[in-house]
Amino acid sequence: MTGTGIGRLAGKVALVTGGGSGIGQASALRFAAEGAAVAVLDLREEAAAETAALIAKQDGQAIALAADVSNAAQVEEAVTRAVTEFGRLDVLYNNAGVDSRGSVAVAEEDNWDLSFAVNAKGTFLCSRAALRHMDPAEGETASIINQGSVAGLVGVPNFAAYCAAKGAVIALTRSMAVDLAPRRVRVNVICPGTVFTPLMEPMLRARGDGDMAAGLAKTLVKYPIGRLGTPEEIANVALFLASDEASFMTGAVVTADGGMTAQ
Ligand code: 1HS
Repeated sequence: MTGTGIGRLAGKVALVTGGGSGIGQASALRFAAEGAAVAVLDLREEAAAETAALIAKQDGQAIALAADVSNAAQVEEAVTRAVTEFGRLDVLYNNAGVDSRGSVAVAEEDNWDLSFAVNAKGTFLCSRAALRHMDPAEGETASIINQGSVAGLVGVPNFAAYCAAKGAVIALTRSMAVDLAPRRVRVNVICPGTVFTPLMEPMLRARGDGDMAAGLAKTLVKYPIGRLGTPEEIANVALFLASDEASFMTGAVVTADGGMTAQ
């Protein structure tokens, strides 16, 4: 998505984690095109900077932040920098994530721990830090969007830790929604189907025993719509949940999966 939108996030400040690639980059660009000032956070500073530069190129406002979302001190510093730069925080998209390897029978403990540290604990740490700065006025709402997955809703072969961690994100979303509604902070979770991004490449290749085409073929049969999603299609859902058009939505589990979980 490039060019200007219709101002659906005009005057808002958004922080997007994992904003250096894939769904996070597409969402950061889309939020900026709709008028938001965007803090692009990524583990890789150069990746965050690339997204911020793309936003600047479309005449948007952005800063790049480097942080490991599973590290509380780095998260606190990054969120503080974003609020210092832009003066407020209205939208947090907890998009940053890692995959996992193997079923419970073979998974490595450090891989399990990493999946929970980034996918689940990262969502907690970023939300806790952001909430210190989210103070919507009467009649307004702030929006936290968590990144779940179809893997949090159905079993995915050889992906045990990722399924469990994304299931935790879905449960955490409901808990946050209940706790934060009195503060006018809405919390929803997107459950994407497979989108061809750097995060998914290892899983797709492994599914094909090292052959990406075979892995894609095995995956596509799971999608009634007949294709994988695009980062922009998930960014569209995130934009809606970030915007006032979703003002009555909190605690919602929003699948965008080409019909994968409808079967
Ligand atoms: C993007 C999402 O988290 C992927 S989980 C894997 C789903 S599938 O490829 O087994 O349909």
